[in-house]
Amino acid sequence: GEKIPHWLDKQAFLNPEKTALETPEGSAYTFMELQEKSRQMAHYLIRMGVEEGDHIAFLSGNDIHFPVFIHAVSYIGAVVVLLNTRLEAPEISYQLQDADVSRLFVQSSFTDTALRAVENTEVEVVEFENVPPVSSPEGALKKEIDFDAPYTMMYTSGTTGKPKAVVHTYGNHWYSAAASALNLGLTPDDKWLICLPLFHVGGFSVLIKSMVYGMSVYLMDKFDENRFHEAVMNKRVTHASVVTVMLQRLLKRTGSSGYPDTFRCMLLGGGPVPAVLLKDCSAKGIPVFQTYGMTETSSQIATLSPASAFDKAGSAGKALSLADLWIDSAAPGEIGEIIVQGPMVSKGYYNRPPRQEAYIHTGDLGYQDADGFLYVVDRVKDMIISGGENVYPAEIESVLSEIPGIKEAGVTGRPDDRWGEVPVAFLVAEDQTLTDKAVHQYVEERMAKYKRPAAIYWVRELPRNASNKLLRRELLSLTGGENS
Ligand code: S0N
Ligand code: AMP
Ligand code: MG
Ligand code: MG
Repeated sequence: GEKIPHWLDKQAFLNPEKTALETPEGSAYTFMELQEKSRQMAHYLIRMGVEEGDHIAFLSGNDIHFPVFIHAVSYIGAVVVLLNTRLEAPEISYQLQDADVSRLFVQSSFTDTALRAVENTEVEVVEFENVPPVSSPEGALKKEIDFDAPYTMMYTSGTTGKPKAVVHTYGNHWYSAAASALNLGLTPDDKWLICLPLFHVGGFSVLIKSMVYGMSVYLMDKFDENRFHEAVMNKRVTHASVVTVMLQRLLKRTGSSGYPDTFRCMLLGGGPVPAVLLKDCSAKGIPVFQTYGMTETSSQIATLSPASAFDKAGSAGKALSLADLWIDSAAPGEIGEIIVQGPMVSKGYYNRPPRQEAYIHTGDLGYQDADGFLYVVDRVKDMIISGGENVYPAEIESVLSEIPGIKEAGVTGRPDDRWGEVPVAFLVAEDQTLTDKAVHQYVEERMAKYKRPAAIYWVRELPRNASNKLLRRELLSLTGGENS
């Protein structure tokens, strides 16, 4: 495939003294320092036995070692499976096996979870934080980046409930960054704040933008509205990527003054955007850019341009200039499934047949107005989005159905003030003595907090159609309008 000079070597050459990364705690690396650290880490990984093409997993919060690690991986040509830090051991265990992972590198705060996840497997757990200096570098590091080579794997789920890994090539990530810059513009003083977790593509993509543009990144270890506010007011942050819940918390914090003019772009994506949120931001002069994208599209694929922010409020904009987007068999204004295509769209899932068509069906419903602007209105897929985290009913149902005494389980989303939506469960019991508490205890050890049912309803039967398919959208009506 097409090759380019290694992007970090290139930036260390073009912008050696420029700040690549800084944190609120005061750590900072120039591009030159980031290159040194990353190459050092690469030599350490080679010493640990990591080779080109190996699948290695990474379990870490937004530590400053995170970018170092992912660049080290690129110097070797290994593939990194990025694990969500909110997952419980059995969820991680599944992903490690499905992805054919040989080693799991962890931040020490996750070592216990990691060790439980690898029980009865051959996967080795390695703490990566205190990398000893490698005095005699072993093995050659890559000088080039191959657009066709796989780089990252991130898990999403399907309708069947079994998570599957989206594989991104370097080319997918590069084109995503390029398309974003062609839309948002670029200046040498840009500084993009990351408060999204780096294990999802929304956060990760900003690290790649930094490589492709030579842009500074302000990396927060976790979202916090006060520290975010402080950074935008005093650290000349120009861009930030957020989900709805974050922006809602920020709005409570901003007061009437909004942000300084240096702050150019609040990129808002990852889930539905309430109209009132856009209105409140507009009143405070906060430059919100709604974007539409997904793991499969390596982040943004459509974004509302600054010029249209007011005229087309509520829209996720038009496809970026390197991408295409249309509505499946629908006339302008009609709702249908959103279809996307472009060089940032993943070629497929690991261990699944590669995609045959140039485009993908997103599972989202939307329409385009007469001017071609996209409005996302609903989902075809039975997915719930809680605070920007996706929850797949089938996955929750399969765990609930394992509980002795449960005959059937149905899961759907319920609107929620704090998280947008939360999962709730409808259970048919064989054993009438089963309690809510027993169910909660069972799921606690097996699934991330955001996937656990916020409420349990015991019902006599689940709504099904003539071919016995569960009708998840009818589940809420079983609560009889009760909203506990
Ligand atoms: C919103 C976040 C930060 C909340 O986490 P936090 O602050 O840790 O929670 P707390 O308020 O401290 O409360 C803790 C309790 O709440 C539970 N909890 C945490 N998160 C959730 C949740 N999402 N839903 C339900 N409960 C949650 C905790 O477990 C804890 O419980 P207790 O107290 O009992 O222990 C956090 O959820 C977060 O970071 N969310 C965002 C995740 C994300 O990145 N989503 C986007 C994924 N999609 C993509 O990446 C593709 C789209 C995309 O690329 C994009 C997205 C946004 C912007 C731009 C782009 C782009 O295209 O570039
Ligand atoms: P993920 O799989 O975590 O990347 O989540 C992607 C999903 O988030 C999409 O398939 C949509 O369902 C949803 N999403 C992303 N952007 C928007 C948006 N602007 N409006 C509504 N839903 C969105
Ligand atoms: Mg989460
Ligand atoms: Mg999501």
